[in-house]
This record gives sequence, C-alpha cells and structure tokens, in this order.
Amino acid sequence: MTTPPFAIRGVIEGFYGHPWTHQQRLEMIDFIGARGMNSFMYSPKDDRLLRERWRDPYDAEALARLSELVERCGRHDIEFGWCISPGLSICYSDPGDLAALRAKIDRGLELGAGRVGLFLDDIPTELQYQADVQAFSSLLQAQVALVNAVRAALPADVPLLVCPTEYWGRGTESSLAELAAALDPAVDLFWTGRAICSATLDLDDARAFERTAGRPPMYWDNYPVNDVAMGYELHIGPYRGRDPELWRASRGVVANAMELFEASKIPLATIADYLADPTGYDPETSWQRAMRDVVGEADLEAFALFADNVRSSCLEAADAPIVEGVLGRALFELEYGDADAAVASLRDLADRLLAAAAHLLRGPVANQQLMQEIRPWLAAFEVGAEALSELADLAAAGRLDEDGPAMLAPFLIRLRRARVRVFGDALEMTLSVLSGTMFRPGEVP
Ligand code: GDL
Repeated sequence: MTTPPFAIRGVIEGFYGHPWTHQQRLEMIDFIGARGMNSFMYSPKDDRLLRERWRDPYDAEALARLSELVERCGRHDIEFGWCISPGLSICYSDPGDLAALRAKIDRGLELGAGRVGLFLDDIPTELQYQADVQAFSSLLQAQVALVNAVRAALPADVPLLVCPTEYWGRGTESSLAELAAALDPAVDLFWTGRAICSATLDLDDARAFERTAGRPPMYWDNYPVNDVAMGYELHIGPYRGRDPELWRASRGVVANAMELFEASKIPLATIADYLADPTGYDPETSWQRAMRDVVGEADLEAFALFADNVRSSCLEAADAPIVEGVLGRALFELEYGDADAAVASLRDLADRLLAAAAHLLRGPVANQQLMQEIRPWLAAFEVGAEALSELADLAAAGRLDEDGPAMLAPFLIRLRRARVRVFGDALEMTLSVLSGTMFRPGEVP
C-alpha cells in the first residue's frame, strides 16, 4: 500500500454523553490500528477531570488506565493525544491557574502522550472574571497569552493542537486571522469546516483557512457523532462529501465518534478507508465491507437492509432510498397505473423488512452488543415494517380509502412516539396522507 497522504488519521472521543469504558477504548485503539489510522485523541466532554474539574490531579487508578491506553497505542504506532479543556473556569490572568494547567499537562507528558490538545470549544464567549477583563482586551487576547505560554513550556518535539472557541466557518473570519497571527506558528488549529457538522469538507475551504491562518487546518470532523440535538439519528452511514484532495491543505482528520461504541465502528471503518486512500475511496463499497466486518457475514443482509433506512445525517441527501423508491412508485401505480404490480412490490418490501427486523431484534445475532445499542432504532424499524405490511394488505383488498384512517393511524402514532429517525420522512408522510392524520410541529400524540 502506498503511504496515506493525510499525516494525521484518527478518532477523537470528543462527544457529549457517557464516555466509552476503558475496555472499549482499548478495543477501539486495536480497531483503528488495524485500519491504518495513527491517532487517538482522548477528550470525552463528560470526563470531568478534563473539563469541569480540569485542575484536579488524576488518582492512581486514572493514571494507570491512561498509561495502558498510551501503551496500547504504541503497539499500533498510534499517537495518543492527551487533551484538556480548561475554558469553562480558567482565570487567564491567574498564575495559579496557569501553574495548575502546566502541572496537569506535565502528567499527560509523563504518561507518554505524543501530542497535547488544548481545547477551548463550547465555553463562554466573553471573559468571565473581572481580573481577566482588566488584564486583557478580549477573550481572544487572553487565549493567545494562554496558548503561547503553554507552547513555550512544552518540549519542542511535542506538538500542540488548539481548538479555538470559533472552530467552524468559512475560514476567512477576521477573528481567525487575529488569533492565528498572534499564536506561535508551531501551534496547530482544529477546524470543523463550514459548520459544526459539515456536509462537505472542500479543498477550496481548506485553502481559504490556510491563507487566513497561515497554517492548514487540522480537521475535527463531527461525523459520526450523534450527541445533543442529533440524538434521534443513528449515524452508521458511510463517510462522504470529503474532497479527495483535502490532504493537500490539511494536517489531517480525526473523526468525532458516537457514544454508541459498536455502532461507531461502522462509519469509522469507512473513514479509515477514505483517509488511507482518498482518491480510490468509494463510500458504498467501503460501507459494505465495514458492515461485514462489524456485523458478520451471517447477519449482513438483514443489517444492510435496516441500515439503508437510517442514512439520515448531515452527510446524506437520501434518508431511506430503498423504501422511498418503492413507496413512491407503488403509490403512483396504485392511483394511476398497475395496481397489482404496486401491491406486489409493497408486499415484497414489507416481508423483507419484517424478516430483517425480526432477525435483528430476536434472532441469533453475532454482534449482540450492537443490537442492544441500536434497539430503539430497530424497534421503530419493525413498527415501520408492520405499517408497510398493513398498507400492502389494505391495497390488496382495495380498502385503502375506507380502512386507511383506522388501520394506519396507530402506526403513525407509534412511529411519532419512538422519537428516533428511521425511514426519514417518506413513510410518515405517506401514513399521514393515507390515514388523514396530521400532527402539529413538536406534537407527540
Ligand atoms: C461540538 C463539540 C463536540 C460535540 C459536537 C457535536 C467541537 C469542536 N466541539 O461543538 O464536542 O460532540 O459539537 O455536538 O466540535
């Protein structure tokens, strides 16, 4: 294999929610190491020792765990990124806080961290302490002083990666220019692209960032993460929308994962494929391979059919292409064309979906932990399959108009109550029309 063009290729545990367990982290390091990634950044938003209680020292147990992670990374030539997020409460002008930060970073270095991350994302955008307001003209100037002090205190061979408070946009912002111009040029900057969760990452944007910041971006890619407001989506679809030439103007990419550990492996395997060979990368081929790896051959067919219905994410234009395609065609045929063909296609689809749902929910499945994690989506998948089956029966009996409202409305209600996104909008819109049931925005029946 040729050398992958991206220098840094990896995963960041950087989501809100329950952090992964230690065992899961070790397993993830093995998983990404086997796929040619070379960076694991440890920064779960809800590890309190990294954010709320960033000043507190680690106890012996935490140190032992971190050192095991570093050791496991070493086995795969993966760089362990040790990260800290002091921005919620640091007083930038307080020498005591600076000393506490340096002491904590020293512990990270003693553990063998290959790179230090200083993260200032998701914090107040104004200075909070009166002492800081007097000492600095702006938050940005306070952060410049902090970052440069940390950089100066680090050994020259340990890279420093900073996540600025403004970490997304067009890459042309004057605030980015001001920050970057004042920082030691050796400091790398994280960027998530045009948005927090960017549909595309383009070479032109990377070049714009590089012109503004005097250094190429290091991408913190917020896919497959599904935390906070995205919690109703299951991000297991393949990586896409990333410019094959992105490596020409970027330090690398780390992907922010989902709290759902097993489920994360599927998209992360596709991200590893892209990063290893961005020009040759084909999302659907990589995705099939990733699902086979994580789910196993025996359950692949059922799982792939389910997965086609949970594509919804900032990366995907189509939510559920198979179901959308069959439904669209069948409804047209029922109204204007070959009703028998429409019924047959609906019946066939419903049977396939029902069988897949039953297998994944109750059958002997190899990756039980994965099914456990994604149970809410599997349950809604089964409800949708039952709704399609009922629709096929009503259409076959020619009773859609008469019985549609009574028979289909209950499925619509159950799907609405599930509060997870399966089938995108296509199925709910169809059931709404055929049952004459409409909900108000935000209404949960
Ligand atoms: C963010 C957070 C990240 C979170 C993500 C998605 C960055 C730099 N920070 O803003 O921790 O998981 O959004 O909600 O992206």
